[in-house]
Amino acid sequence: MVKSLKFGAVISRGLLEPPSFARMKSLGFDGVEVFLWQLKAEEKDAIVRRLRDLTRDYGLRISDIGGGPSLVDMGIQAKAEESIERGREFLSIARSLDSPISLMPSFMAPPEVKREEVLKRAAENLRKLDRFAQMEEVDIVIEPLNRYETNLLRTMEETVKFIEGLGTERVRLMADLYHMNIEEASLPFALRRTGGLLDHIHVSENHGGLPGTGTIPYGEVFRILKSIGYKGFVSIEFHGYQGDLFEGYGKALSYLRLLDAIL
Ligand SMILES: [Mn+2]
Repeated sequence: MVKSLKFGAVISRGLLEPPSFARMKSLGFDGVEVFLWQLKAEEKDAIVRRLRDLTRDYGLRISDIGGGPSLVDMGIQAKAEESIERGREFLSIARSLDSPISLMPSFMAPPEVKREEVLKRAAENLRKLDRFAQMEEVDIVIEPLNRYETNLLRTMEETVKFIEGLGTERVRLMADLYHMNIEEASLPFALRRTGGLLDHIHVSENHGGLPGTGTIPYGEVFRILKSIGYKGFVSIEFHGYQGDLFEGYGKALSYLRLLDAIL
């Protein structure tokens, strides 16, 4: 039984500054999730240095980094080599920031390619990237999305099967309750199905806003996370939330910590 969960929230590239980290620390977060979209090779060292300083100065962990190649990138022949290289780069960035995870969202394959072929090629390339993940001791974590954002992997069930078919050591799974609310017949059943592969979780609501203000069965979600011995971060990621970001993060964290304490 897990006694206490770790909490984080997404910080976009434009917010990688002391005031954001100070705010996250004072709100009581354990870590932050960083998306390095469109990171250019020449920016890498400076960003890593800055994040090292920020996490040290404010005593926050980096739960995971995003912005590396997507599953689609890995599965399109013309992009494969470049995507593996970029995947390696993100694994090494994660390693140097002591982050256990490099995220890999599913995303949308173009209509001219067959889904099965994209998945087959992505599997071959993931096996190659897995060797680097083993060396860096960082997990590649696949994020299934909802039908409006991906035509590849949408449910926990199909993603677990895909990962099990890879035979890799470091490719694992994440669950985003917002996407799951659209795709899963039963959210609790799907969460239980993730078993030992679950590395990371994104929380918001069915409407993308504050946890606890919609229809996601949070009590049940927390009981399941604890019963499966979940050790990763619970990370807040809003979808289209209109309020003040940090105020929202603060309210969300209070609710999530309360559930964590009573369940
Ligand atoms: Mn997400």
